[in-house]
Amino acid sequence: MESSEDDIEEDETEWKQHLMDSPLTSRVSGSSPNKTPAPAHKVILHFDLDCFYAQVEMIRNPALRDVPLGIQQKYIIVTCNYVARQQGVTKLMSVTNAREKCPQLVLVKGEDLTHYREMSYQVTDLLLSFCPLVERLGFDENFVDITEMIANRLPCTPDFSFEGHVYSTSREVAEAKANNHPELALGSHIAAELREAIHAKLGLTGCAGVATSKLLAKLVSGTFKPNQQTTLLPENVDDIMGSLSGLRKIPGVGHQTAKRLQVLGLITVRDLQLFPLTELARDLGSPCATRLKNLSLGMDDSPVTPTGAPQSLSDEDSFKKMTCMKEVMDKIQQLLSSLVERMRKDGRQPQTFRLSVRKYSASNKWYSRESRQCPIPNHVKQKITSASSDDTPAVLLSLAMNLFSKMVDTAAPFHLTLINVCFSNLPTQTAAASTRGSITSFFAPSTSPQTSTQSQIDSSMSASGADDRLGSPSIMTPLTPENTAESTPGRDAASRQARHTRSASVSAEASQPVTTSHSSTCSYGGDSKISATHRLPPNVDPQVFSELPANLQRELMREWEQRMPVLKIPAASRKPGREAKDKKGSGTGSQANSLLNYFKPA
Ligand code: DCP
Ligand code: MG
Ligand code: MG
Repeated sequence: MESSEDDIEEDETEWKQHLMDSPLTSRVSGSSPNKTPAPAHKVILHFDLDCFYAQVEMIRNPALRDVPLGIQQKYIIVTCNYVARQQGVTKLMSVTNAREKCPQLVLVKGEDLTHYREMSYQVTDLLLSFCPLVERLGFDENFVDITEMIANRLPCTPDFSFEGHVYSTSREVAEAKANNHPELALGSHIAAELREAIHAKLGLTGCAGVATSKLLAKLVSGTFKPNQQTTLLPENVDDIMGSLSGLRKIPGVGHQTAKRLQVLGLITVRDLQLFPLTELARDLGSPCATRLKNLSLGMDDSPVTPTGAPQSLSDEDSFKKMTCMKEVMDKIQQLLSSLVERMRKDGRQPQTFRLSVRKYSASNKWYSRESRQCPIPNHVKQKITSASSDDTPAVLLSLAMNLFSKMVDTAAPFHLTLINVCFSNLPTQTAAASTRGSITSFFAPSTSPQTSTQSQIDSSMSASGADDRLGSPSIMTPLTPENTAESTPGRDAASRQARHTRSASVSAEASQPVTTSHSSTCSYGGDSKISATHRLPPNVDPQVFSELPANLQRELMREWEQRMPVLKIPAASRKPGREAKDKKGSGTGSQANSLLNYFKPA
């Protein structure tokens, strides 16, 4: 399987889309770009770690610190350390291009996100030990609302200065202005202290932005990189908004939003600032228009919402082309294995299982995910949390394939580019805390750098790193039960109806003993399921098989016929002349590769 550079770039897009999830504000009253922003009543910090995956790898293996290092996912360098960046390697460059730029580039595979995820939560936990208002964004970013910390410290601060850079302001001018902006000045010192703590306890460097809102803190934090910080004063808000090269640079304006704005002739931030709100509202609806307009003017009053425990755990992979059932089941099985392991570590019992696929579509390459979900039957729930149940992924596979067949017509050719498996509807932290306690680390964080948070979320981005707890939908992506883009709190099971329920109880029929040969009388036509009284191959778990939709059962039988002729017909009844073909079939390992292997754990 392959991943194109385009795919990854768009993952980056999704990654950047998650900032704003606030209800509308009503602060826009006109279309003047020169409207003075509200006074600094809040102080928000935004942290973004430097070359995050590369830093984690350099901590794991210090020998990598001084060499140009790239983190590879499929054919893409998802990030690289700053040594490599000095030599021209950039994030999301293809491996081929990166090697051309920097022949000494050392590559480390970054497809297993476990270490990145763990380090990511340690950073959040550490920040939480200073301030309860911490909101994660992706794997390497956090917002912290330090307004209250500042109110407490302000009375005992005799004089003010800025730590680090001040956006578009010289050091001398900034010093002169510090007394006019005591909250932001103090905020810059707190940002420096937190960056220092992250470095001292976890060995990670990063950038910080200090501003009066999440939007502005995020926009300003990357002004000086790496390992630096920048404060944005209210009088420079218009400068920073005007410096953005396009609407997509506004956090919260995703691909779809930008497309709709483009139709209205809006390309630059200034275009949006000047566009009449009433006209915008006619096209996009008033809440969305107001929100967008405010964002373009640098106004955002969305609160820092403590991230809390994940509402869902998911895993996914993207690829260029998946067209056959064998690959689909293989991939789902693989994703389920790692997801079940994470779910066990988390300790909670999910209520809902969701499967998402992305079908290839030339016109809408990245945003055509479709999802189906179903309640998890009780006996499967128990298996998920029971460490001794080795067959859990196989049992879940049947649920997954049921959902799959509702989205993809397996009898016709298909072309998938992504599969996502997700446990959602997780119990609240209280329930979880009583089960295992691991989730409590989100609420009573440890300051110890050794603490590894077990409750992990979404590795949804095999390439991007999105996060179930954080992602807010792009403001304009329509959400329907039939078409969900990613697992996020706002669009999770609670907001959707379960589409169907299947009983997972084992039918008396399905639990009949199986025999080693397949009845040649088995009919694959019609809609009815294949009864387990039809003989199934020895490696097929009849319970799992019985829960598959009829069309999939037929598909499997057909595949089995093609791939396992040795098993299909008892040797005695084989016609002469088939021998060589059969031997070839078994000799090439087709039996080991058969779909039917999925039905019984090895
Ligand atoms: N990431 C990814 N795929 C993407 C974007 C990001 O896998 N399309 C991962 C790799 C990054 C991490 O997320 O290390 C954080 O993303 P950033 O954009 O913050 O990039 P870095 O932290 O690597 O670099 P920087 O120093 O520029 O922040
Ligand atoms: Mg980042
Ligand atoms: Mg970063």
